[in-house]
Amino acid sequence: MLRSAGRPPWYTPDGRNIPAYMVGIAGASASGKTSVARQIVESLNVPWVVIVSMDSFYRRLTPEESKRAFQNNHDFDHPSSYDFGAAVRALESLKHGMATNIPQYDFATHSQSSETLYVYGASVVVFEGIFALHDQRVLDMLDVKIFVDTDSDVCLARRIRRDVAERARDPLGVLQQYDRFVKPAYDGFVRPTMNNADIIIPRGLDNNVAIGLMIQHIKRQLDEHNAVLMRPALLNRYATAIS
Ligand code: UZR
Ligand code: MG
Repeated sequence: MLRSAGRPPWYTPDGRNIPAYMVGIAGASASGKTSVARQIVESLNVPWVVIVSMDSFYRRLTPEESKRAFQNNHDFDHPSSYDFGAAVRALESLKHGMATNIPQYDFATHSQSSETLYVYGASVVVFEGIFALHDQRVLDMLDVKIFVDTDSDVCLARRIRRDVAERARDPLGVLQQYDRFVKPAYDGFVRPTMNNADIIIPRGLDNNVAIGLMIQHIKRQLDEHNAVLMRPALLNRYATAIS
């Protein structure tokens, strides 16, 4: 999650809200979604961009579920593990330039940490996660929908390395979880959402050409979005209205 620099909510002089531009990125676990999201943010080089991860919307576990999670025996890859309602509320607030507290997930404890991230007035929101293209209410808010399609052997190798290094796991536990939950959920729930995508990126972050084209597309769309919404005449009138 990147910190938004924050900007005041922008309204047209007649009180209409200027919505944020919303990008969704889905794909298999460890396919490179987070890296593609960061790459977009870096290349766009515009202020007030925020990355929101689906990790922030894992449901709170019951004590029984939490015990199973520590034994690598809880299904985090099923849609029911997420609170889509909370995700929709947070994205709606961000879309409309309102302040939002985004929960921060701690993979070591399998729970949302006590600290949240206060985000205020992002102009571009990148929403990433295995189910970023799953819920119709989210799909309706997105301006561009991306699916990162990386081979599953590459994802698994990356996942073992990442989870051992960054998420306090042991390799055998990761493999067990992969066979039991990650792979079936990918085939059953995640891969079908590829049909909802506007752009599919084969080979993830290694695919410079596809990422370059996608960023060009987003830049062009953003320019159009901004040209319509932030016409100088509009901003001058706004400046007069608040002075
Ligand atoms: P990405 N996950 C955990 O391993 N532990 C948790 O406490 C919460 C989530 C895993 C989850 C999923 N599943 O595959 C992955 N398992 O995080 C999604 N098993 O994260 O998209 O960054 O790979
Ligand atoms: Mg990730």
